[in-house]
Amino acid sequence: MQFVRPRPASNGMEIRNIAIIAHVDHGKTTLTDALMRQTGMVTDASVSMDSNALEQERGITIYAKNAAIFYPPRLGEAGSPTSETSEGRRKTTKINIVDTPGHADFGSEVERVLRSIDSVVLVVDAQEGPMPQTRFVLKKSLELGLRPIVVLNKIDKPAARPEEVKEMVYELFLDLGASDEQLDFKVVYTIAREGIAKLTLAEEGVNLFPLLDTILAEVPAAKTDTESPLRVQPFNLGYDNFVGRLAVARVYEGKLKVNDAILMRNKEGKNEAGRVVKLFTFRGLERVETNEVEAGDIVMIAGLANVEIGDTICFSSEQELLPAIAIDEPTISLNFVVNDSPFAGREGKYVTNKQLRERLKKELEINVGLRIDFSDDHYKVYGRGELHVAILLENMRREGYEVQVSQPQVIIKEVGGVKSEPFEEVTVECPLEVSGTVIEKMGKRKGIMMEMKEGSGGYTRLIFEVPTRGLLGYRGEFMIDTRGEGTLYTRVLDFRPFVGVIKKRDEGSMVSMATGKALAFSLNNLQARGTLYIGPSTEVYEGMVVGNVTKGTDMAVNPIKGKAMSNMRSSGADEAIKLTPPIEVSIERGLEIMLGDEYLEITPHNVRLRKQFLTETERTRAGRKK
Ligand SMILES: Nc1nc2c(ncn2[C@@H]2O[C@H](COP(=O)(O)OP(=O)(O)OP(=O)(O)O)[C@@H](O)[C@H]2O)c(=O)[nH]1
Ligand SMILES: [Mg+2]
Repeated sequence: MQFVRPRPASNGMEIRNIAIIAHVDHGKTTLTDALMRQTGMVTDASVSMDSNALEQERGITIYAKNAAIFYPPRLGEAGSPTSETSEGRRKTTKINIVDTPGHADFGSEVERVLRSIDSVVLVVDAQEGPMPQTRFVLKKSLELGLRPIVVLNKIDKPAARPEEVKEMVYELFLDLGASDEQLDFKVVYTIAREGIAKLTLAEEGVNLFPLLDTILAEVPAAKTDTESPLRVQPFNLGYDNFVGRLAVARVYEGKLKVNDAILMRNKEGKNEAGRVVKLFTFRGLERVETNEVEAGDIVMIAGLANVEIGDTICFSSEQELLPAIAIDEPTISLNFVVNDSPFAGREGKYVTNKQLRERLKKELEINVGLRIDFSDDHYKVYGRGELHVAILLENMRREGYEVQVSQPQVIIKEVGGVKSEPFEEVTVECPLEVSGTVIEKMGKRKGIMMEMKEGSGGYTRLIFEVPTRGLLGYRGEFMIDTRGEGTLYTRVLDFRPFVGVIKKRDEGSMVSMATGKALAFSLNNLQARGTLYIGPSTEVYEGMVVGNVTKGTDMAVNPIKGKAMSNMRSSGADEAIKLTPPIEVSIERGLEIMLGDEYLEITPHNVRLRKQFLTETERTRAGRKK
């Protein structure tokens, strides 16, 4: 962290508040990073908005994040490329930018952000064109009356077709019922990776300033009414070990100072007092501590332990509330239990029930879509899809936790007296010749085809509405059916009447009956019966799942058995055996393939599948009781 001298919040500066939105991978973060570098906010090229270790590893944005840049850069600002140019003389404007995640599982995060900014930069890949999430985030933006700026990115790609994609974007605006004003959107062409933006394809681009100029011209200046009574609304939460919960909030009216006594209110009747301990504004990716913040800015507030997204923070209980911000409801649940496998405690730093409980409590501070029921000795975690839960598990193992989880179940609830379950919209792009298989499988899973048309690159695009229950575990199958050539995007729609029993594949597990090191000799025999999850030398325990059985039910196997004749020779012979590479169990894959009587065991260095009851005798007994 670089040291930043405290400065007054916005110093009477004009402010623009924008979010960058797009389908996954279309280049939001690359663009934001480049904007920060070119305005001198970061000098180290390795600093990125995707600051979380998991984000860097996966190359996706998981958490919406705030940054602020100043444009034109203030004279003398470190790294300022324009301090010498005429633009350097123009009045500097502060631009608060929210970089959002493009993955559909984090879609609700984007929705919240959209409520708190004044315009969006819609980034579209100039080759791929609009994709399902482009449609979703644009639809939300248009409904909120925002006037998007369209950025056609990656125009350097050999197959880029910017003019065609521009037409497609226009069609999409029309399709989504854009107003005349919204239809009149500005287009900027970019190569985010090279930090280039231009207003026409013909011109030579040099930097991103054409985009910044467009933002200044098109985005309405934030209202800076500092005279009205205070109204502030948090749209994101953070956590700091020293100051506790942090609220990222938009100041709509008035001024807020450190030590101010405030009220946190909502339409459900919450009316709680609190005191502001610290205030921050943004500068680049840094938080700058300040004594006072003003209307128009996006700020961070510390000291309000019970602050929630959507609260109206104000001074008086008479004050009119700001419109609430809806948080999407969880769609799946699963149990988190202490790791009690035979290999428990080998790797983890935190392995006890108490440590698990504290960690989950901490997660609730920031993970907005998550709910947890602590009433039992196992903890029931409710989330927004498998990825949402997988990210939490991945973070925990990195921190040194060990935990086991049960198979994710779809949440069933009553809506207006009717038993209901979550539904998702599924967009598939795949080669024409495999589309028949996809349609058939979707049908079996109670999916209804809504649309079938030509997709990009000669692919077929299919859109289905499917109950989440039918989708659980489908991704892996889809990859196999389309031989890795298809893409599948899902997005939660809403709760709809329960559609009855869904019969999925009848696969069983290969369960180890012994504890020890797996040998190639026996794995070679087992791989004829199904798919293996482990390779030779993997340590296994009794009750651990080492693979699946393509046909039929569970099968007890002995993966540690060597050739009977001579031990000496069998280990030599092992090397000659050609094994198919195993399908390793990752957290996401494990959540997808696990059966109802299994646990997924997650430790810092291993992910294993196991039966809840480790011995066959116990399993038979438990089975009989049912
Ligand atoms: N060829 C080319 N690649 C680009 C350009 N901009 C970004 N990329 C690449 O596209 C990939 C995705 O970029 P990101 O900036 O992470 O995309 P994102 O929209 O933030 O992705 P999510 O946050 O996960 O939704 C990276 O590999 C970038 O290097 C560009 O202008 N041209
Ligand atoms: Mg990103």
